Amino acid sequence: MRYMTAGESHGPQLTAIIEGLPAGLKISSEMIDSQLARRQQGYGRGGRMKIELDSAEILSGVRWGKTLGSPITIVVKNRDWGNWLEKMSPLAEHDGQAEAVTRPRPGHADLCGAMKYGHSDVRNILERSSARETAVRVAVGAVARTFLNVLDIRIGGIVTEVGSIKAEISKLPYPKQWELSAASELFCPDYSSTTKMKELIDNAKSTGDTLGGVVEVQVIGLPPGLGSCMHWDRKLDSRIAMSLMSIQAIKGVEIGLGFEAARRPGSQVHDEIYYDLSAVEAGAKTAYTRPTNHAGGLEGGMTNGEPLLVRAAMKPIPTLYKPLQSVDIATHKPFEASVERSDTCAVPAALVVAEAVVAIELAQAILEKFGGDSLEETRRNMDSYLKGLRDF
Ligand code: EPS
Repeated sequence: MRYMTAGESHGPQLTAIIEGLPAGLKISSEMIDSQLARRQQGYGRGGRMKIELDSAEILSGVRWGKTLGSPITIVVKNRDWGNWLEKMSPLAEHDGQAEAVTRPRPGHADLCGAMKYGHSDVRNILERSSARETAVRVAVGAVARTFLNVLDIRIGGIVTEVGSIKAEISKLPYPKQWELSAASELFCPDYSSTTKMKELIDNAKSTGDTLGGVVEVQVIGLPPGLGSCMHWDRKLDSRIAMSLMSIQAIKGVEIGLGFEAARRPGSQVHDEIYYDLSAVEAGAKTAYTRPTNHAGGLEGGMTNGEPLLVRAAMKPIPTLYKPLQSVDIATHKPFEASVERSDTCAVPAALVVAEAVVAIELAQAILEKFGGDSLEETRRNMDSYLKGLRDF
């Protein structure tokens, strides 16, 4: 399975084409819309989210509610487009109808993109590099998530940090954590931290600043053996890290203990192995059990049957009300950047995007291991592998 996205932030629409999903998977735009709506929530978003009420249109690859096995086209329209018809027009006759943006924002793709592509108008860079693109990636992720769901793989996540506020990490079962985080304006299951995070965001907003944070994606029900230890580009941890790092503003990724593993001796890092046949009787995919999950469900580039736990760190959004020093690329004179509209914090949205890209990687890993042109074939192949594992 592979996919591609296209579209500019203030263009008419975002488009994704997904290729390689088996036939027979039930897909609906409503189910995609519920994920798009999650991405638009979260305390700290700016005025744009009031304009954009995202919804997905499925234009190919699905007939009567089920995938055909052919490429799936999904479109998310930009409602803001009405304000940008000439300014973002593809027609040569509209050339010059918008003032060129010549003031690059520190921390954004603006300056290096303009240098690389030879643009004197930074808009030609910022439109595509904008995190608006994540809307359609969440749509692709919603399809991948549906595929995983029918194979009894569940994906969710929580916000663990906003700025300097760190939530108490809960020991509750993951679905309970997802339920609690859905009721928090910051998708954080620790409500006293949610309150402190909101205060911090209010303070940042009033001083024209922005805030980043950390999100954790959690996946349960994965079979052991997805990914590979044999080749660098087939290792699932490397692919998940790449996908997370591809999200706009993500600057760090941790798997399981992550950087903390480097600070501990091996005896406090590696998850001991036990064998317990009753676990299989209780529904586990293998009788090999672990009392701890410091590895975050991945060993040697492969899933080990434990929950997958990955974290991504988001830097603060570079578009600030508070002026930052920069240089005008037309005059080469310094200026202090100021903006009209921006988000103060988009960490909850980043969680939804992170879940989406992890779902996409896992769907790809499932299809690599089990193949299948129809959903039934994929399921049969997976069941046969799991049957073998129970006796291993
Ligand atoms: C973004 C800047 C803002 C965000 C946008 C991403 O848009 P604008 O400059 O039009 O106000 O609202 O995010 C979205 C539109 C979205 O759907 O997430 C940026 O520069 O990355």
